[in-house]
Amino acid sequence: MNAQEHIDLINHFSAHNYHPYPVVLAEGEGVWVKDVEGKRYLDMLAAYSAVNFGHRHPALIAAAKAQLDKITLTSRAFHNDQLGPFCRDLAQLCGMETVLPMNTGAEGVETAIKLARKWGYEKKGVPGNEAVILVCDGNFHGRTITIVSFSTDDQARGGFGPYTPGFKVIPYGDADALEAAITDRVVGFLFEPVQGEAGVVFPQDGYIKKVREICTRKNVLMIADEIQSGLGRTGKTFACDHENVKPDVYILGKALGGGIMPISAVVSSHDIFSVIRPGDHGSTFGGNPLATAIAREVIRLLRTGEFQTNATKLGKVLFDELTAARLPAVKEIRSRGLWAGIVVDTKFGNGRHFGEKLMANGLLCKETHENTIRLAPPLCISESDLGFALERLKKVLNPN
Ligand code: IF1
Repeated sequence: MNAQEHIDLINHFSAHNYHPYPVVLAEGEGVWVKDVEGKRYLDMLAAYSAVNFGHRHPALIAAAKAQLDKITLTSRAFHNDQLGPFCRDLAQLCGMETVLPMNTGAEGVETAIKLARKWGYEKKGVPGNEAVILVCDGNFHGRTITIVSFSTDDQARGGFGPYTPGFKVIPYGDADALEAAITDRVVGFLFEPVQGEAGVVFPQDGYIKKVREICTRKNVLMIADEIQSGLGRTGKTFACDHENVKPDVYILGKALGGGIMPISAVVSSHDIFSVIRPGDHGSTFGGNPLATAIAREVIRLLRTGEFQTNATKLGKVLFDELTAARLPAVKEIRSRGLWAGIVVDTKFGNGRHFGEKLMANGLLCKETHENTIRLAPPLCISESDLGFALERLKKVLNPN
């Protein structure tokens, strides 16, 4: 089948919950993907940072293939020989003690919400069913009913009521607002160290440090959703590392599965996790041998820092070259590591318009909201491949 036949089949048999770019991908290798008609594209989205190590990284594929020949799924009714080493390796990477493995990012966020609530009731003495979790304006943490209950995006939230109570929205990046919103019912503050869907929005330097101080002083769990910002994307292992801050809880996902299997995890201390007892929580696939074997290889790749170093080095090239080019269609560039949000001047066209022009020039990326192009290539991108991307970005964003 050609691309149009594939698209027709998808439109006929798949729910229309997305508006994809008109390209049908069939192969991937490193930062490059190929469509069904053999056309090559440089992948500047990396599945929203789930393909941080490139498509089909050899070491990750090898880990997957080796595990496929052994055992792939046991349920948690029994132990398996990949889970312990995975939890040990991830806890050490995070500088924490205890890991609860799940599958999708949203499941990780839901797990962290349940953990914070139960911790609040048992450790902080919050009256039953009265726990409050603070969240930020512009948040994106997934698409379950509870998570969209505290979304401030009408598209993500609308039409799915009734909604889950127990959440309060505060402005993002405003430590004073956090301090003022904390009552004796508040058990946690759930935030993205970098807001991805909001348009790659960074808080002011020092915000994460202030959040740490306030949460410690007020006995509120600092819960960092690093599902998209973590695992090397911003040039550090975690985005919180830029301020040398360790949250009480990390939520990880996306790239943890190496672009091969979904796996997410909530990472924290023994003490906080002591409120979770057998039968409290779980999932059929959570901690399965195949996903944890791949994730162990992901952690090994991250341990020596090459991906973080490359993201820092080439992220600077990306920012400096786009800034120096003073492109007419560019209003603002926000970036850290290999993660950038380019705000376009919509008098030349909206984000989708530029996304489609970039696609016609061999770059795959994705707009967010009306006017921001999001760039997040695999962290293994080479200087020459980044040069390919910059050449096309400068061409397309210079509409004169
Ligand atoms: C879609 C957005 C990005 C996330 C953070 C949790 C999750 C996500 C910070 C949930 C997931 C994905 C979801 C995907 C597109 C993408 C996305 F546009 F939706 F918002 F990246 F910005 N926390 N983000 O970014 O993880 O359950 O998806 O594994 O829903 O279209 P998930």
